[in-house]
Formats: sequence, structure tokens, C-alpha cells
Amino acid sequence: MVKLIIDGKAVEAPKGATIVAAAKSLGITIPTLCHLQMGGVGYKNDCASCRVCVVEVEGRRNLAPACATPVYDGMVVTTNSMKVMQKRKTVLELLLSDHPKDCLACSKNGECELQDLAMQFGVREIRFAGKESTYRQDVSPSIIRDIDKCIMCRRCETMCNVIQTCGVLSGVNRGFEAVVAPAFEQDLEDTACTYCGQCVAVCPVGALHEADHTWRLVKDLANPAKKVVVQVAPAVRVALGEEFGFEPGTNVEGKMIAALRKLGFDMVFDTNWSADLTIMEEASELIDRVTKKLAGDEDVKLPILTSCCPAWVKFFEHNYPDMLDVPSTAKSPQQMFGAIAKNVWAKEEGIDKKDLIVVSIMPCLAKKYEASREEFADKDGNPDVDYSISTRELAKLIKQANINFNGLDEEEVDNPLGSYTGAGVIFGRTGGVIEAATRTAYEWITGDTLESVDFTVLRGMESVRVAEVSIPGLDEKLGSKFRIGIAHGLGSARELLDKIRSGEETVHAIEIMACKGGCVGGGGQPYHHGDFGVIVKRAAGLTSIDEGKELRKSHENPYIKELYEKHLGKPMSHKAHDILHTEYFP
Ligand code: HC1
Ligand code: SF4
Repeated sequence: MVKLIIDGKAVEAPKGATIVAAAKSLGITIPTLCHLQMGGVGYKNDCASCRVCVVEVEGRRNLAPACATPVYDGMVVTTNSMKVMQKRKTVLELLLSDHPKDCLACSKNGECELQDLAMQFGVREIRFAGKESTYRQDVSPSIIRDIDKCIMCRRCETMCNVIQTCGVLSGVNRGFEAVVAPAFEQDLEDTACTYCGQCVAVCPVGALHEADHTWRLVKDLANPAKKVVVQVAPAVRVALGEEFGFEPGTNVEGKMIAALRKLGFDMVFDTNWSADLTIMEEASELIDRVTKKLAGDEDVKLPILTSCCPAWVKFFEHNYPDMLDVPSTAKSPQQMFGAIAKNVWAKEEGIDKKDLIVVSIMPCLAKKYEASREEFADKDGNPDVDYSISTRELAKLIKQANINFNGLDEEEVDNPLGSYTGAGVIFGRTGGVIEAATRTAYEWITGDTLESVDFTVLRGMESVRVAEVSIPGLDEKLGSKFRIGIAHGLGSARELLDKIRSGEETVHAIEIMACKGGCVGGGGQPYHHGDFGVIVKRAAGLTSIDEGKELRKSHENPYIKELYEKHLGKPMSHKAHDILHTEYFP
């Protein structure tokens, strides 16, 4: 530990700590813009490019960036002198000198960290006039880059390259033209971008934001000729409340359903229901592959990989084209929902699918892209899911519609595509999909009822973990317990897959989610401002919804049983395969 003085107060800090961190332990917040550190996931952007955090250090001629200057014994720091204030204001004016001034129409209006700082430092005029760049917008199915707004903080670059290992973004050009962009300034669509949206989650300004579908939705909701139904992803209900003052992790499902009805949706359904359906297919596929492998079928691939995360799917399509037959062919819950709604439910209800709009509310930006993939549309081009909006977009709509969210009475979901078991809701946190699949596979393999459905060995926030589950009857045949790998974050996924490819690790099944924490940490969720604790609380919220459910195994969902009885026959039947399975492309 080293001893230093900050603003006249003595403090001890670990050797190597920055001034920002030491000041924080004293309750002193030094303003930062490029700096972002997410404890628990290894994310640290410390390029010190913006200089907003400058402080005075006794004995040093120039001001020091507090985010990148390590503390030392006897250091004396002043964070709030007039010299410091003046410098920070000048830095902000320089940043604003070539920044577009269309704040009123910016996607980040009200949530922009640069705007907040300009307000905090009383910027009233910008004394310098830089050359404003005139980059065109880069529009992809999930993400829009308003390149002119890039302030070169490089948070997105660190996220994409260090945590996600996608290598899509880096600094290009010099001077006023300097921006973070894909190589050769290509559009995101032409790169190996997975649309995970994690770059959007850390962008402090409006340079990266989601492709907005809210106005399309408003138009459809106002059209009496259209029947508009909605499905809501597991992770939305434990994060939406943050936009209305609730603690992260609070389950606002009942209010959310009421708000969706007030917005005008004809039916409010749930992706948790189709998560249960996914387990029916995924668990069957897992048992089928293990059985065939044990019978000596060399063509069968193990480990089986979960396939419900579209950013992960795009990641392995780009990076592991030799392994495309390894993931489960089960569609994601979002796409299973759309396929059943358009091809089974609409028929039963006598609705022409051309008049049916299926909307999803997702914590994820890659879900927008997934909905637009060609293979998820019929031969006339009618998509199973018309479009997806993010948790943030839903919150904006609720606010625009002047709905008093906090005062709403709780309401129940519609059926038959609504009610879900506890297994369906834990899909939204790391480890949840494979825990749900294990509950069902265990009972189907052993024929016994599980004494406890809580496979706690599969839980936690460690980025890469391998756990063993004992399945009587199977253990003997495998010669080991059933081994499960779990990774969240694409860099962690790469680490696990590389070990499996090289033979260093052997597992039978793997769950991968592209975002840290799973979907609860998705790129479309309310901004967490670098606090991973927010994501952990959302995950705990999902676990507690599961614990409160009477039915906690997907195969016990009465509406899923009815779907198979009436329409699909058995899991992996010809019809189920037609509607609920997909393929992957290099
Ligand atoms: Fe997810 Fe999924 S859990 S991918 O994380 O399998 O987005 O929440 O909806 O489809 O159910 C996201 C969440 C979500 C799907 C499910
Ligand atoms: Fe990289 Fe993900 Fe952003 Fe694409 S969406 S640029 S993969 S961080």
C-alpha cells in the first residue's frame, strides 16, 4: 500500500492503483470520459485520450491524467483547483469544436456523457471551431454508427478487441478525421462484426446506437388492419425497471405486460414460453447425439453447443467455419416463437399471416439482425419475427406514450404462447440455458423425478467454467460424469473452444452467450455505466423468478405439451424439424 494525500485528505491505496481509483475510495469522483473500468469482467479502457480527468500533482509541471497516473508514496494531488477546472473546460470545448451540435435530435440525448460534462462544467460557448467531418452514417441491421460523433475515446475498440476478440474496430486517420472504425473504413455489415452490441453499451456519446424500429412499431400499432403481437425476452423484465427508478434485478413483469397492453399490442406473449420449447428440442438433440455417439456413430458431433445467442452464432460462422455441424440446430427462442406464431397460432386463430406482425422485445441488438436473416422468412419473404426492439427502446416508448409505469397494476401474460416454467426464465443469465436443458435431459434419461432442480455447479459469473453433473445410467456408459462447459463473452468463448479443438479440454455440452453475464448484460439493456454489479443483480433477479415458480422444468409446461399433442407430435419429429430447426452458413 502507498500513502498519499488527495484534496487535503490522507488515503492509502494499493501500489499501482490510479489516482481515479484512490480518489474514489475517499468518495471523490474525478470526471472521466474515455476511462471505463468494469470490475469482474476484465474490461479496462485506460488510453487517457480525452484528458477530462486532469489533476494537479505537487512537483509536476503539467497536469496529470488521473485515470492513467499511478499513485506513489508521498504523492499530493489536487483534483479541484481553478487551474484544473479551467483545463477541463478547455478540453471539453476542444472535444466539442468538431462535434456535431444536433444534441436535440441525437439518439443519446439525455444520456450522453459528453453532454453531461458540458453541463457540469458550464460550457456556454465553444471558443474553437474545428473542421467538422462529414462521414456518412454506417447502417447495419442492428447497429448504426454516426461516425461524426466519435470522440476517439476508444472504449468500443477495447470492448471489441480485448473482451470480445472480434477485432472489428480500431483507430483510423489523423487530426479532425480521426475516428474508430473497421479496417479500410468498411461498413460493419462487411466485417466479422457479430452485432453483439457491447461496443454500443460502452459508447459515451451517440456515435454507436441501435437501429431504431420504434417508429415502425408505432405505425403498425396504429394500423387497425394489423394484428400486432409481442414476445418479451427473459432478461428484459429484470432491467426495464431501471429506467423507472427500480433497483436492477427487480422483476417488473406484471407492470411491463400492463404497459404493453396500454401501448396497443393485441396479444402479450413471452419468449420464456418458447425458451421452454427450445429445451424440448435441444435436450432431445443432446440425448440423441450422446446415444448415437455411444453406439459408435463416428459422424455424430460432440460436444453439442447451444445456439440461441445470435451474436455467438455469427461469431462461430465467421471464426469456426469448420465446426458448423457442432452447434445444436434448434432455432433460438425468439425465432421459435415467431415460427409458431406465424405458422401455427395464426392458422388456429384464423389470422392471415400477412396481417400478423410479430414484434420481439430483447435485451440484445443482435436479435434485430437475427430476425432479418433470410432463412427465418417464408418463400414470400414474410419474416417469422418482423422486427425486434431493445429494452431501452421499449422504455422510451412507454415514456413517450405518457404511461405512468410505476402506478400500473400488474397484469398477466396471454396464452397459449405466454406461460412459462422457471427453466425458461433462467435462459437470460449465464449458465441458465444449459441448466434448463440439464433438468429436462436428466429426467428423460433417468426416468426419475429430480429431487432438486437447482444445478448450482452450473451457476456463477466466472467467464469460463467447466462443471460435472452426475446422471445415473449415463455416467457408467460415458465412463465419466456429464461434463458441461460454460462461457460468456466472446473472448471467453474463443478460449473454451480453442481448448476443445486442441483436445486440451473434453466436455459433452457447451453453453455460450456473447455478452458478459448472459443476456442480462445485452447491448440493448439500460446503460450500466461500467458497473458489472448491475448485471449480477439482474441475473439474481432471474434466478429468484425461477425459484418462485411452481413448474421449473420445461417439459412440464402445459402449453408446450399441448403444442406437441396438437401440432408437432414429438420433439425432433419431421414437423418439429421443419418449423423449429435451422442451419448455419460460413
Ligand atoms: Fe436471450 Fe434467448 S435468453 S438469447 O439471452 O435464448 O436476447 O433474455 O431472448 O431467443 O429466451 C436475448 C434473453 C432471449 C432467445 C430466450
Ligand atoms: Fe465489435 Fe460487437 Fe461492436 Fe461488432 S457489435 S463492432 S463485434 S463489439
